Amino acid sequence: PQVIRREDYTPPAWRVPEIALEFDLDPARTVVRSRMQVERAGPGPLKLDHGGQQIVSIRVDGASAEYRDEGGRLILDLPRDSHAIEIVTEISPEANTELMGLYASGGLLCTQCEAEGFRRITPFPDRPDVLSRYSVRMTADRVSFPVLLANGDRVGGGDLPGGRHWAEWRDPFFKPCYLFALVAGDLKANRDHFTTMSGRKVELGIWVREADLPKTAHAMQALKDAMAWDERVYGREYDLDVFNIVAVSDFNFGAMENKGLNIFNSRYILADPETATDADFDAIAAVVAHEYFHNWSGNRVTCRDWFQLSLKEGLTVFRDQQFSADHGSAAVERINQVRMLRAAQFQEDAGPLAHPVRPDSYIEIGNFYTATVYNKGAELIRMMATMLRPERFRRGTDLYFERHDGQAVTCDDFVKAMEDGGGIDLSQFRLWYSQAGTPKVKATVRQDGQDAIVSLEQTVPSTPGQSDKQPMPIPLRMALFGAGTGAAEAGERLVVLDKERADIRFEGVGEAPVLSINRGFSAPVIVESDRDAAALALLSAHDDDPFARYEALQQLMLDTLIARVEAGAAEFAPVVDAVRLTLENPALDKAFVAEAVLPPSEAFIGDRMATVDPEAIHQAREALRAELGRLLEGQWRAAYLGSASNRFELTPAAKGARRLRSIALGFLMAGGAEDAPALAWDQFQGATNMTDRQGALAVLANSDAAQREDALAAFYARHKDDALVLDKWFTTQALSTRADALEQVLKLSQHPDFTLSNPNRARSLVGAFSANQRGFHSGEGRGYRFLADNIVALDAINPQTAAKFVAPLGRWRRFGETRGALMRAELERIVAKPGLSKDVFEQASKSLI
Ligand code: B3K
Ligand code: ZN
Repeated sequence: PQVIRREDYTPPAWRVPEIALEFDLDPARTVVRSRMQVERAGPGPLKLDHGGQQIVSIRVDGASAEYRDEGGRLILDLPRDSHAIEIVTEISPEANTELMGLYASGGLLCTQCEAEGFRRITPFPDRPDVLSRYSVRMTADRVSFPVLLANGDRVGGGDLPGGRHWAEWRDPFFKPCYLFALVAGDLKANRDHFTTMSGRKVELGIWVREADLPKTAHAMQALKDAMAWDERVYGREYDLDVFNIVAVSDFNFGAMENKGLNIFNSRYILADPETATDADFDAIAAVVAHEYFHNWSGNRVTCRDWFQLSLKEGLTVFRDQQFSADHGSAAVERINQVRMLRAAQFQEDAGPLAHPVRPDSYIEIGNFYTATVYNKGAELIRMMATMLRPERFRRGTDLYFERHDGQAVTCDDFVKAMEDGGGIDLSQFRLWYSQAGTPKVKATVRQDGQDAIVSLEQTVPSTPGQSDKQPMPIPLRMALFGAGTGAAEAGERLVVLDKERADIRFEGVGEAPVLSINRGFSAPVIVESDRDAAALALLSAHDDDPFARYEALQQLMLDTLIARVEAGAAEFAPVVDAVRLTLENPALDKAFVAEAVLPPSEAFIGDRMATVDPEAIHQAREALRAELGRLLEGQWRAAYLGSASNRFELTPAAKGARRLRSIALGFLMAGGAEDAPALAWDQFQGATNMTDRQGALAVLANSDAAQREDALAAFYARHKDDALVLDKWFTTQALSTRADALEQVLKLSQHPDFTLSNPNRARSLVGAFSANQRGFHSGEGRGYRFLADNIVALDAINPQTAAKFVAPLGRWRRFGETRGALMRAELERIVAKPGLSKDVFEQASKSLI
């Protein structure tokens, strides 16, 4: 397959300022008529990307036209500088299992165009730097599709003979075709409105099946909060009179920011306490805000080409992270962001699929919607914001939006706006966009008379195609604490390490200092320090930066567990003491305590080891959990009882209490408390909300308790008709820490409710299981074979989602010779499959290198 390179970018030879689309909608056979006004911008023919659908006719200025097909592109040699093109094509939405372009989902017709789906609807220069004004006319059966939506404002509609009707929509803003959308279906709206900062009234609608209307309140509130927040924090006002959201059940990812018509995976819209966990509620608010924020960071200012994807995604993730921090516990938000970054992005950056935040080449762009582009991209924006501080950062973003409104630009244009607006030199910082790999920072501290000297040293690992790395500017927030008292010895400083090595002097430090570094996780790096258990325990008890405090206890647990796995024994006592102090500290809120006392995940422990032994890691971590459970039984009981659920509220305090309750329950179970299974069963039975019910279910599902089977059966019986809740039932079992997880998953894959054709369901079992380190690597390669079989099967219907499942096999180098060979063999089997998509081919073949 062809490799697309960033350096080959050339501007389009033709612009398409106007396009009028007509859809004669029908699930089996939809006729699409496109009328484009094209204008020459440079030398060369008009090139229209073509998704392979049937072409009925192509006319230029009213006459049938000559064209040639060059590898999926229609080439038209046009004599003048401006022409009218009319193309009629036919597509079949119900045969579209890839869920790209126009497709059918649960009786609806909907679209997904980003990145390159628009070409599957009609031939077009399907690239983000061609901006057009759209008008869309749809006709459809009035009974099956009473609601017809598209981007912008509805400008007309009416009945037609034969039981059909029509509607026309116009979007006044120029947009790239990846932001085009339409929806047709039997939908009902939760309607509301928002008055913008300049006093304009915007009609809001969240469109779902009638039965789901009661589950849309939370998303609506999040939308209004996001609109107000973007005005307050970034000065960004919404620009159309209508903002619609539609929820669909079959969707390849989370949601899509189409101009004025966001389309969502229903899991990021629908929620009520009975069916959604607190984490679901939070994710809904974050995704609704994310897609809304794209209206400025993505739609008004878009990407020049897909290599610049992080321009909109990194910035928008950063913005949604700020929004979540402002609407909940900022400390817990940051902990969760870092957990996610380490679980997904650090792993990616350390493996065969590592790539820069701004990639240099791809085979299939769908494979580059990655944790690196999104989450590391957000960390890059955060580092710039940290160095600039809020006021100058805001001047930078203001300049960016003003300078580039209506344009398709590059990551470099963003950095330039930060430099010009914020007054900072970011020349070296640009390396963060071009160099892949997670930097390592070694930090040591020594005393020098009355001063302390912190020595820093950075290394950037080599990654595929990039062996020679330059030092990066790494902004590190740091402080010192007295080793005896835990008192702050030197207030926080922001140090930018921009060379391989640097010594930082802190003057007038009284006692032997303990280093608190990368506070707030100010840079996406791995810090290695020589801090011993006593120093980490001290920080975990005294650091005034909540993230650093969390991090100190994590590091203490990590060091202890790695020593346990490597040397067979290690003292758990310092961890037990630190966890006890955390549990007993009345100044800490429950939400923070709940996260702080959780040992690092098995996968994270593995990431820090030369060779991963999943079973040994599991045993060590379980031993620690059992010890903590046993020795701190009184504290867990107190936490459990003190966090009893009363009225259901979504405040940070109430969510924190629910979280701590289920975590305490898990420790009581791990410690072997006799009544723990009964407590879990009572919590499961008596739960008045999904957070408590699912929390208890997970504890039981991970145990050998007699109530385990009953709980799983009861949960299934109660929720089997709610697809989103049934997904949780599959996931809870796929993530089970029991030795039989693989056997259970193999069985579940034969369950009548399991299907690969719904992406949420596929992810709930296959995707979740591949993240279960113990289970996936058990069974002498049968876990690998299961994953590979499903990748191949799914590739035949939905390559984009199939390709997302490949990465866990690509970690073969890290799991020792025997496992490594078995994993490789599965990758080879995948690559050898005839008719493989380029999506899966790219991921599997790169994973072999
Ligand atoms: N921009 C979309 C993602 C599209 C993914 C295409 N493979 C959602 C988002 O990031 O907001
Ligand atoms: Zn996005």
